[in-house]
Amino acid sequence: MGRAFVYVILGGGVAAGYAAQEFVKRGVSHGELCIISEEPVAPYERPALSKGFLLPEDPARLPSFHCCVGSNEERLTPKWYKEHGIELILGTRVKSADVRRKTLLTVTGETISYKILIVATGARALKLEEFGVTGSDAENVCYLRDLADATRLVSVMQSCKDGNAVVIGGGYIGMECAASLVINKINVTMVFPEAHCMGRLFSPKIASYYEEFYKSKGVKFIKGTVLTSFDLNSDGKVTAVSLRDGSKLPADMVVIGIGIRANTSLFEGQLTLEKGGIKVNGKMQSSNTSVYAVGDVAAFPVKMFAETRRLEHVDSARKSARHAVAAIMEPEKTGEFDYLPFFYSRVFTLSWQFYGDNAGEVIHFGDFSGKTFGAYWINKGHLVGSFLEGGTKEQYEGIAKATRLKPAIEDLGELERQGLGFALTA
Ligand code: FAD
Ligand code: NAD
Ligand code: ISD
Repeated sequence: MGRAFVYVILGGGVAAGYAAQEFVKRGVSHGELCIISEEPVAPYERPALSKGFLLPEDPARLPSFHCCVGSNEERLTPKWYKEHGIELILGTRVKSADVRRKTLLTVTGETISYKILIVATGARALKLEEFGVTGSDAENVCYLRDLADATRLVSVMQSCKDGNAVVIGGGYIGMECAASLVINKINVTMVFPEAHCMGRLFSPKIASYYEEFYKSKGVKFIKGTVLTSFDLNSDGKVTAVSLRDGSKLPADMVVIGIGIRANTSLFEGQLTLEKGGIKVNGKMQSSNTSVYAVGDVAAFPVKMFAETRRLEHVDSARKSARHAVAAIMEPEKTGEFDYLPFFYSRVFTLSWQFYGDNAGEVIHFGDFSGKTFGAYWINKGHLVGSFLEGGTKEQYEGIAKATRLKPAIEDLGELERQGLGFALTA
């Protein structure tokens, strides 16, 4: 049994939703496009899962956060896909792909043929077992990647009001989940191996601002160590976690955010891979001309840094997806993807944005004891990255614009003195 489409999007996450919207804007015909997703729901804004979805009061629930509301655009409900003649094959995992024959085989035994394939398989959460620790399948241990994980996290969280949560990992999931747990009146201890939180992005000075803020909300930090084992009770629930430094923490629940791996396995040996993702050119086209890759799974040339990167952020998923569709439908009119990396987070009353690259020397500015502060990264004499906490829309636009210009910086002292003003007048 089988079906054939002109365009197939493999994966039904953020990139798939934005790609579908772009196909419709550019005039795809009914019956030409299909999305196949392992998830049982139409594409949604994944960032909501660690923020609005976890709120105790009036939490975000589907259908409110289907794509593309995260960009303040229309909300693509299942009805929208139907009205535009887009086939949504949900709750269906693709188990193998043959790029030579241009086919995908689903777990239900169906063969889906395509002329053009967009791979948007995203990533999976790394499991503790991959670091030699067993027991993370216990019912009160939570990972967070998709709607099912988030639904489970809410139910575990609701069953341990006033209890103790241990959050493993000091990255995005750790920071955003710790904040949500606190808002749900749970006592939180964060454990991570680095010297400070958000080690992949923050300078020690920026990190210490957030750590102090979290401490003021009651969060405890245990840094420079990792979890080594779980204590389980007779119901198979975790009751405590042991750390490499010899300490043991009581736990009513555990949340784990220790990074991700891009979902490339269907294409290993068939497409060129780089940086843990599917290598694509500036049109998001892989080593096979009929296969494009977008979002977390794509390693693409970031023009402004003359380097191939794989980014794990929603803005990149949205824009790379749109670019791939433009390149597919209007190849002559579509140039190379010229992307300015953009990351952000919102926790408690705080909100930050980052643009560019955090390479080179850091110059901090603003009031680190107040509401608005930031940093610039200077590499090889040019401003390459900008961070701002507590900015206004205009200020965020200002740092984005200045970072894209990559201005030459001759005097670091002068840059520090001008602070945010430098970006706003660049
Ligand atoms: P995904 O959105 O992960 O979608 C991949 C899809 O492919 C899924 O539906 C999956 O089920 C499907 N799939 C995979 N393999 C198969 C298969 N074999 N068969 C069928 N279907 C398959 N980024 C930010 O910039 N800001 C944020 O605030 C932010 N918050 C986040 C919060 C959470 C909880 C998470 C998990 C991520 C967050 N991110 C955030 C990252 C952002 O969500 C991702 O970068 C983005 O979702 C990537 O989009 P994608 O479409 O590439 O992958
Ligand atoms: P991450 O890469 O942000 O952080 C991983 C963290 O795991 C590290 O900071 C480190 O503290 C920790 N770690 C690594 N190995 C460990 C070990 N053996 N034991 C204990 N801790 C260990 O990844 P994440 O926080 O898991 O986030 C997953 C994905 O979700 C990322 O792609 C991220 O970009 C995305 N996400 C993004 C946002 C956002 O952009 N606001 C929010 C949530 C999730
Ligand atoms: O980009 C985002 C983000 O940070 C969210 O929480 O999209 C979601 C929401 O805006 C959708 O509800």
